[in-house]
Amino acid sequence: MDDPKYQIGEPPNPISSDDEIIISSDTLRSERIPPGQSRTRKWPVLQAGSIPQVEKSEWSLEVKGLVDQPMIWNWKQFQELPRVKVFSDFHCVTQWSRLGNIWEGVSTKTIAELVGIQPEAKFVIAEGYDRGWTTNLPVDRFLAEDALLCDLHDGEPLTADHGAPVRLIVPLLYAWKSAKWLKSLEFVAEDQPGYWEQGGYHNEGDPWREQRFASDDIPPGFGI
Ligand SMILES: Nc1nc2c(c(=O)[nH]1)N[C@H]1C(S)=C(S)[C@@H](COP(=O)(O)O)O[C@H]1N2
Ligand SMILES: [Mo]
Repeated sequence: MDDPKYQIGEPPNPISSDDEIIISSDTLRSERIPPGQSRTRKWPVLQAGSIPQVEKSEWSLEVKGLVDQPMIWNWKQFQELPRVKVFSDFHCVTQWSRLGNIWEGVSTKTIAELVGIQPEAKFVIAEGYDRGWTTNLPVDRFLAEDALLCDLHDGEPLTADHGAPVRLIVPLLYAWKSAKWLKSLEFVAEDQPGYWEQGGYHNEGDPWREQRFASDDIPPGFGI
């Protein structure tokens, strides 16, 4: 953590003096911790099932659905894509927030340019190597400035428990939208709620609006 482009402090702060690092907009807020969250300096590990051990040599990413040019990248091909660095906070719906992460990898915008997302595509379904696990995102959330397919965190390769070889990072949404062990991205016209979304989590998951559970949208007095 000795990158001159941000300060280590309490909390770590971005210095937006050049554009080599993408500064996630939420890190410019005066209050960095969303409502109902607490800061952790550790990085907890959370997933629905067990942790798949995906070797780099066995990993590939398939991008399919409503795209002009479906693609499959293996590890070596993925490493040759243009790279970005993002400075962001990371908020889990179980109420911890990890501030000031540096993520490195390939911008979702780069992936979008290479495959050509068709205008009918409104959602993307991200699938993990933990079989059957998916999460859904609107295409515009997927294409956020600070969203990326990540393989390095704070300068170190991602570990298996945090989603190696490659995971999605979508800093502006709760962490369950940041699919670990990324296996495929499918662009679709109709939304397809994923694992946690079908399990009662909110479909959108904006931490600043406390969109934790689907029931959070029900006005007081109308819930059970
Ligand atoms: N493939 C996959 N990705 C996943 C999950 C999962 O079960 N499978 N869990 C999500 C949840 S609920 C959270 S909070 C974050 C946690 O990321 P971390 O373990 O790196 O903190 O991963 C998300 N990505
Ligand atoms: Mo989570």
